[in-house]
Amino acid sequence: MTDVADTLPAEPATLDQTDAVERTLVLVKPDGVRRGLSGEVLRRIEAKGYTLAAVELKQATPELLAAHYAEHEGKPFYAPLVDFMLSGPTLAVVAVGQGVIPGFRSLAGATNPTEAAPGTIRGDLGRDWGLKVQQNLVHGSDSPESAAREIGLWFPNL
Ligand code: DAT
Ligand code: MG
Repeated sequence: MTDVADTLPAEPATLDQTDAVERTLVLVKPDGVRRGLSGEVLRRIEAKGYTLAAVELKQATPELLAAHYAEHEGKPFYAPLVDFMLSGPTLAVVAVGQGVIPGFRSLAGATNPTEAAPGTIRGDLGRDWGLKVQQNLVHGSDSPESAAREIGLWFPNL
């Protein structure tokens, strides 16, 4: 008789090695948290099949935002962007899965919510409010280098 242990895979499917390699930082920005859309964003990430590795509601600080948005310093929307990001708590999320960096950017949609396609988070749930900075509900890392840097900033213990 075959021992049942011999028929089991060496590793459970949930410990798939390829899924462990790509991680992205997602933020539900203060507008999304205020509007009660944190759960909807998490739902879309999970419905797509990505895994949540960390989820934490945080109040950003000027120091954290200066580091996070360093690439935008000097742009006309920089100060309004930092003020907006300080205006309430942000839900910081690390999502995991093959292709999750471009995959979440695709779920988020275009930066300008007016142009973001229906079906995307910004296209379905966001709009232009006529402010100096676009309040577009979510952030997603745009490259493996940005993801590593941003995860280190928002989750220094991860
Ligand atoms: P994304 O968040 O799509 O990566 P980004 O990194 O270029 O976009 O800009 C960061 C945020 O700044 C963006 O989510 C909304 C705001 N923003 C960008 N460009 C803007 C603009 N031209 N006018 C107003 N707000 C802008
Ligand atoms: Mg960006």
